[in-house]
Amino acid sequence: MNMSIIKYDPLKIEKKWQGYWDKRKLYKATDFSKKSKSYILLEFPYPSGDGLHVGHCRPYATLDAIARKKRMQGYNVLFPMGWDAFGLPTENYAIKNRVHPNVATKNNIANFKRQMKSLGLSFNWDREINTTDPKYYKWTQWIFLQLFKNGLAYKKKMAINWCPSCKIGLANEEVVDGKCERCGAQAEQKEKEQWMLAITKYADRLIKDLDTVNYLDRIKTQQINWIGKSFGAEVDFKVENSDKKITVFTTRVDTIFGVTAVVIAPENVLVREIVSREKEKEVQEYINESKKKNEFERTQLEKEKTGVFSGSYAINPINKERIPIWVGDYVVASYGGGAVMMVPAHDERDYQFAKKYNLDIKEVVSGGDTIKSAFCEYGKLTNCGEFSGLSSQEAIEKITKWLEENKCGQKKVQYRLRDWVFSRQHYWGEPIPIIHCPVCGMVPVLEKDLPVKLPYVKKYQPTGTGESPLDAIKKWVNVKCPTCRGSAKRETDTMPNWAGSSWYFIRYTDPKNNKQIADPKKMNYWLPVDWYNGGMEHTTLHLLYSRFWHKFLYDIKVVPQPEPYLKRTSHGMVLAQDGQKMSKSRGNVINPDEIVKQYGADTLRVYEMFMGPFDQAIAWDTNGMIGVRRFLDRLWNFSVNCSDQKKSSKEALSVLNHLVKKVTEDLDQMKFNTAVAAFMEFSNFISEHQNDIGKDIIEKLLILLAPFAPHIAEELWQRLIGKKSIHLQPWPEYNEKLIKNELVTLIIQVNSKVRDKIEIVADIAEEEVRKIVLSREKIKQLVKEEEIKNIIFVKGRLINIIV
Ligand code: ANZ
Ligand code: ZN
Repeated sequence: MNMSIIKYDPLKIEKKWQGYWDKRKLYKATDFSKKSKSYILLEFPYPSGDGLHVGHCRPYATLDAIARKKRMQGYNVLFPMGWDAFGLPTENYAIKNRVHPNVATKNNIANFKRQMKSLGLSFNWDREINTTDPKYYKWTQWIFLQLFKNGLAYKKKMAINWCPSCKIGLANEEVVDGKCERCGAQAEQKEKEQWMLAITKYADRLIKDLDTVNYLDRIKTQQINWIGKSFGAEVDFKVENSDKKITVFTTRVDTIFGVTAVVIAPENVLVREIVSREKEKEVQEYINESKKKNEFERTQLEKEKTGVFSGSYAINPINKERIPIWVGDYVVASYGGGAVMMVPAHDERDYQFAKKYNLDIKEVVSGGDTIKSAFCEYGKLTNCGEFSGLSSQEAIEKITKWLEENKCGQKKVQYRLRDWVFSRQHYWGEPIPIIHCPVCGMVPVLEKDLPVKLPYVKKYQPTGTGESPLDAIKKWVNVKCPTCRGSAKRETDTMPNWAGSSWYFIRYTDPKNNKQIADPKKMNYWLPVDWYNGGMEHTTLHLLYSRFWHKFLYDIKVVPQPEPYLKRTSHGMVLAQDGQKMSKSRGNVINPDEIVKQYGADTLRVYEMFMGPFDQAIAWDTNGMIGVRRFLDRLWNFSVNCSDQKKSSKEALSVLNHLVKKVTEDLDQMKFNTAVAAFMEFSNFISEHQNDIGKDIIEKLLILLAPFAPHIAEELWQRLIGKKSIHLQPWPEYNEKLIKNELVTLIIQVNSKVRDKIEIVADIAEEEVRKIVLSREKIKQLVKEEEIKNIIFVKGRLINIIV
């Protein structure tokens, strides 16, 4: 049979090998294996009705290559996958298409799984989890109960962001530029009792412990800024003719002599207590108006600041000055004390406010011109009584001390981070396992009664009143109180879609455990996650939430370490060919199914790695992908034609040695694109040196390629070698010594013109090369040493002497 007529046909081989690997459980992660463990984690997807798109495939293909290489290097690799399936999109889809969310979820998962399998990803499917499975959410509810019992889950009436279109409350993070993240409607404010999780209690540790993990710098920075630790002081302003006081938070207590008003947020409960009778109506109208705006609109520097005088006055504790109290919605109710001391001379927003309402502007820090704008920098204090002449830094310290001594203020650390609004008035989420008893109050469901299962119902549309659809299911809602056995009612709010993903990586260590969230021995073996890759958009939400839960679970001695992930990286997006974001509405989405059918999964995988630097957004390019397919075709052809007899040349072995080093190092550093480029270069080398290439080189080449293009590598391996699967072969080593002693041809230029060539050891240092080159006769004639202006040296390639 003439081998050369066998063509590369991915459709014929890919399914076959996927079945083969599955059957032999090639990628099984073994609990307690003696090998070193490596836990590699990808964010599990939300199984939407649209299926995967090629953007998903980028982190999948790349981290799959990492996991495969680690296995070949002898690690016991955990590389699991599952489904983050609760949440609004499925509920909305179910309502629109009149299918139950349960059914929609099942179908979507089946489709996602089929697609993932078609890519030949080496997931541990025997550890698959699904956050909507009662056996899973039993433990999500269990964690909630522990939070509740430890005082970290509480109910609070608060103004929440409200989407008038989805008819649900939104967490701050779900409001983007003042709009509902899901449907784009303008978010409003609404008062509602909400379940809250006290993530702020962990704010400091969430910052500090970043020192102990290896996250990309931009990820650390985003988390630190999001938590937003500010150092400052709290100051009490007594309300005149009243026993009330207004507490403000300031980072610039050095400006306290320049305060010309106190401004309080419209939602602050104090407003009602201090407003004068004459001003009541006006203030109420103002409050109603500001309800229509969201926090973003209120606090943006460019937006006009508005307010209304309350009719009352406060006393500045430091100089006993009488200053007006205003109500203004540029002050945020939930930050600091929900009030500010207004210093128009030194704060930009205060300046705008004062200008608009003709309030005094009093300069107390010199260094700028406060007639035209606020001077916001540090400077020297003036008009500040005994504190005049101090620098801002000194004054902050001394004035804070004065306030503390006079019991009207204190040092204060303030965080921007808020507690996490943890309830949703929706059907498709984990029921919150609390029972409301008229006698006993809020009673946790007994742990033996978990899970509190979602009732199977026909109607799961939002009620529109703001209450959960569960509220209407009386059979489910009415229960006996676990404590007094009297009539009581279930909590009808459900958890947000961030709940199940806050601990799923723990469950993979022991996914079927019915007695505990996971066996402590297994957690001890597998945790923490060694490498976690996910989207940048999850940095301040999921990544922070899961770190918080993990720390809590550590505190109650459930998990073995305080940090869940040792390393965190983030991939860039895949944009459409036109450079826009891929979206259904633009019609520019590329479906991986079509690519797999037409070009093969290996082509898609290698292209996703080749398209550009991993952390950058890259536009899809069909031509680039076709180029990758051609490369695989070429590789196929010379491999199937490779003869047993030929002996590899020394040169070819040395080039291969280079490739091993390059691919190994590039994979470790996530430089997938340059690794693929090195393969392509090598394939060019093969074409030009056919007689130098023996079977031993092809064999190594296939092993190197296996993590990138697992199907074609296996097929060729079985044709040529035919022993155990290629994916069970050890990862090739390279010989560092060979690389060091290798000779290269160095080009010698003078003023960028090639003048000479020389064979030298590749690894030689610049100093040495310089000496050797300048002592060569040819060069000596052209260059006088004292005339040299500059020398450009490219290791292993060239030296250019500029005179
Ligand atoms: C007086 C002052 C004078 C301020 C000055 C600044 C400059 P960060 O860094 O974000 O913590 N502030 C305090 N509470 C607020 C609230 N609830 N809503 C809106 N603004 C509030 O900023 C702290 C500063 O933000 C505080 O310091 C306060 O203004 C304002 F020359 O107090 B400052
Ligand atoms: Zn009771």
